[in-house]
Amino acid sequence: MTENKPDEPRFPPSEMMSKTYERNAVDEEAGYTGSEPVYAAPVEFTPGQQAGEAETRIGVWGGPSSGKTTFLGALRLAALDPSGPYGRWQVVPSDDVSETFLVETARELAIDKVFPGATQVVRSYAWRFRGDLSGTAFGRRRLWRKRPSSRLEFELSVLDVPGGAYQDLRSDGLAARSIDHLARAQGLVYLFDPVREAKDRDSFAFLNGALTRITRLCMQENRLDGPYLPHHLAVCLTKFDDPEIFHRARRGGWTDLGPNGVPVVSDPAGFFDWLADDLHGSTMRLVGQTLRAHFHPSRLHFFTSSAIGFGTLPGGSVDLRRFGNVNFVDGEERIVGPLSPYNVMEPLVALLLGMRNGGRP
Ligand SMILES: Nc1nc2c(ncn2[C@@H]2O[C@H](COP(=O)(O)OP(=O)(O)OP(=O)(O)O)[C@@H](O)[C@H]2O)c(=O)[nH]1
Ligand SMILES: [Mg+2]
Repeated sequence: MTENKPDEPRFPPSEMMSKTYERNAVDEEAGYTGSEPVYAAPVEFTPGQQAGEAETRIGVWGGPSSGKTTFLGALRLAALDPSGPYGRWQVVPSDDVSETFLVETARELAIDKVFPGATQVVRSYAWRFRGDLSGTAFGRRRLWRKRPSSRLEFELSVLDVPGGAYQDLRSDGLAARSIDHLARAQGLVYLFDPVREAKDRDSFAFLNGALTRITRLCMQENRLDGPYLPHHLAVCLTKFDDPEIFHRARRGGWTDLGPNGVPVVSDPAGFFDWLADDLHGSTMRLVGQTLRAHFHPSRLHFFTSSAIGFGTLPGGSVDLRRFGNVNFVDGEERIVGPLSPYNVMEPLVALLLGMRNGGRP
């Protein structure tokens, strides 16, 4: 393994990248018909650019309508928030498609107050994140180094696909490409949608098969760490602003009021397990067990998150009697108040810091 300087992000060496499933050279947009899955041999992708020191591939994963696209769209807005505990960040799109997505989605969310439509077409985005963690709990200054270690810079490369791509045993080109992207990423954001799980109880069906395939790919490439995958994983319990979930969290005593009057969950992993019990008969417990079986504890990070955040009062605090941030106008969902993304940047920063600090091994 290449020697990493202790204060810089660590990345797997290039020889550890997938040889079996290669990505498209440009990873350009691909058509997706959304039609019945058909069997096709796993797609052979032509060799592409390998992840270098400053390029971090992070896979964003989650079942249908778990909030993947909204989460990505809220990233730049989240990065602008000066009150975040993770310092100052600048998100710079690396190409036209990535720029259009960021700007259009920000407008939809912040001005038109609507959610982006369900993803129909696979899109590949690349954004450069430039961060300054100085003055935060995450910043470290090594006096004997010239370059302050509080600066982090990385190229985030994500593939936004319809959640149906991750359905168990789906074996067409879309599934192959999506799962290959996850397998070859260094970090994964897994969005778990408790609102859907409470209703449909099928999240496991969008985790189990994909994870089995990812493990197989990593095994072929000799990338497994004992029983664990090499990835860092941020598990985000999404849509935390949704009254159904937030009321449950309060009933279980999992919320505290944060310094700026916004509810916080100080033990999101504990809350995840508690909610799995509370949603009795759902697949959530199985999801938690599966994640813990596949990812080393030091590389597993839990969050409660919401791309749009709670409805806020002037000044940014939350009225616990009227915290919902979505209502229906003419049968259409509308975002009510200003957007205040909640734990959207944090999972990414946790992944990066986890990689920087190594975790295992
Ligand atoms: N309350 C709440 N609802 C959300 C949030 N994010 C997404 N949603 C809801 O979830 C729906 C789906 O969000 P998307 O971002 O399109 O989800 P997706 O995972 O990209 O969906 P597919 O592309 O169809 O797989 C939205 O239309 C909203 O109804 C959130 O932060 N809070
Ligand atoms: Mg989507």
